[in-house]
Amino acid sequence: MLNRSDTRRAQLNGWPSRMEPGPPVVAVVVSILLATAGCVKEPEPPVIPATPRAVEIIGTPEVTTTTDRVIADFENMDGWCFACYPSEVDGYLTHSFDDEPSHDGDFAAKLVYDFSGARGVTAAAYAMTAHLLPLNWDRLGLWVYGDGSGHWLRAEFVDSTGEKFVGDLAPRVDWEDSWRLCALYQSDLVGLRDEKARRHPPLALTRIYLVVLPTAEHNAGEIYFDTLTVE
Ligand SMILES: [Ca+2]
Repeated sequence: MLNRSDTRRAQLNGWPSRMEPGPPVVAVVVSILLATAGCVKEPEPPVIPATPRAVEIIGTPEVTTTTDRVIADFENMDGWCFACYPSEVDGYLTHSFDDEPSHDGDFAAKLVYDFSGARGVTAAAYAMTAHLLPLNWDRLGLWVYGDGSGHWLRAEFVDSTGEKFVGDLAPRVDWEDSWRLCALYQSDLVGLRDEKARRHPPLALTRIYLVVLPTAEHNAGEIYFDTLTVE
């Protein structure tokens, strides 16, 4: 079991949307209700747990011609926090320390999970955020330091109408003690409520998360991730 007294455990409150400077184009308000989330492909949907919490992102997205743009470098974990499903799952989110891996800069995000208390059911460990993305991106990339668990790594987004979408960063985290660039394409995202739902940009990234399915091994482990980019 994890040491809950670990002083490194993330104590992140508040949900700022960090916007980079740029010419205002369209002012939007994206309201995200994190209370309910069905899931198309996960047999027992890892709905967001316990405390329903409305999050409002207010910002002005950019139209850019960027080729490769860093959205988060995880040099600090402001605007990120941990959640899990079901409540028997343990874990925390922090940044890497000392000799722990980072891909760029001094730190990476560290997602620590323990699924062992939730055997036989779908379980998930979430890195939660509320990060408004630029209007015109095709691919989202994330460097991931795998633990060989075989768990499913996904990302969730919400559009300007509140519709939620998910995509796969990796169907199985089957690499261990090394970095791998995981990516998903906006065109491959599917709606949570309706698989064919149309996207209404801009999108906000709301979660990066690990899922274990009922028949898979419900172990404990940790992954690191770094340098979230869109292009
Ligand atoms: Ca970093």
